[in-house]
Amino acid sequence: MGPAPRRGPVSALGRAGGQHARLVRARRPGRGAVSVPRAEQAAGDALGPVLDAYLAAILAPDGPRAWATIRDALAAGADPRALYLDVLAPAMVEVGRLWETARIGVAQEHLATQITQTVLARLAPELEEDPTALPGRTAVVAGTPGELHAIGARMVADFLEAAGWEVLFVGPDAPGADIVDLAARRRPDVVALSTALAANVLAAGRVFAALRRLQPPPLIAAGGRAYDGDRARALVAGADIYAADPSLLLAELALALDGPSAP
Ligand code: B12
Repeated sequence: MGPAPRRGPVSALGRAGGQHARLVRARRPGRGAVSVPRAEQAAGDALGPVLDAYLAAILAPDGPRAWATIRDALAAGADPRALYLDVLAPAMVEVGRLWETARIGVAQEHLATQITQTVLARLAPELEEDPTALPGRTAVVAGTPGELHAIGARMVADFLEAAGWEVLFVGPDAPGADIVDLAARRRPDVVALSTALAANVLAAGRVFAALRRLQPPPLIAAGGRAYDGDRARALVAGADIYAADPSLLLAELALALDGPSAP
């Protein structure tokens, strides 16, 4: 991230702690028209203290404490998927807000990001098989060209892998031609592409168009905050399906692919 506008010195931890109610309400950004079931909302709210503790740890920065927070929540019975979507993701959104409002600097944001990436690597094996799983399928998961934001795509890769998919995780800022070349060679069922910056949607669209020219074309899934929860924006850009988070993607894929792959 580049430098953010300067503000007066405010304790990042103090501010973050004081934002709890707002954080809990905003925890599922970009879900667009998809309504959150009441029970799920309640389950998410129950993780509020975990979110606060995790955010404080990554801002400290204290990697071991961040992992201990997640590990303790798991031991207390928290759903690993909820820890992804209701703790790690909103904590990073809050890190972005603190950076944008000049309450933390770039180094602090980078440290928080590194800790979260390490936590993700430790949390991924805890994801249990998803009931909407479609085993025997292959997915290519990548960030679109120019896109340096990696965590959303990583979450998508982890959820698919836990659901039994073979996942080729290319990572962020993948050159479009290489994504298409990989898809041509490996013939994945799905290419799932993550875009965080609205400015990168045009480049994403070029990749979607090139993927569509493959024979047979893969199913093209789009996601990321660039679409701001607006499915239409992703479909207009050329995707077949849009999902606001990896859990919803699995549900969309179960509908779109309808049954196991041919032997
Ligand atoms: C960490 C971070 C960075 C890091 C990323 C490092 C890394 N290895 O990932 C670095 C330092 C590189 C970075 C750079 C920049 N960043 Co930045 N960054 C962030 C931050 C704080 C966290 C991102 C994150 O991990 N979020 C958590 C993940 C889980 O959320 P997510 O990506 O949205 O993913 C979720 C869903 O969208 C969905 N999803 C995501 N992908 C996909 C794909 C599919 C197929 C599906 C189904 C679902 C799906 O699933 C996830 C879970 O629900 C965000 C704040 C934010 N609000 O996200 C800013 C943020 C995205 N960055 C921002 C900006 C401005 C930048 C820079 C332009 C700054 C600069 N001037 O240099 C650059 C641009 C770099 C580039 N070309 O991409 C702004 C964007 C504002 C805007 N209007 O678009 C944000 C929002 C910060 C802010 N509040 O202003 N950034």
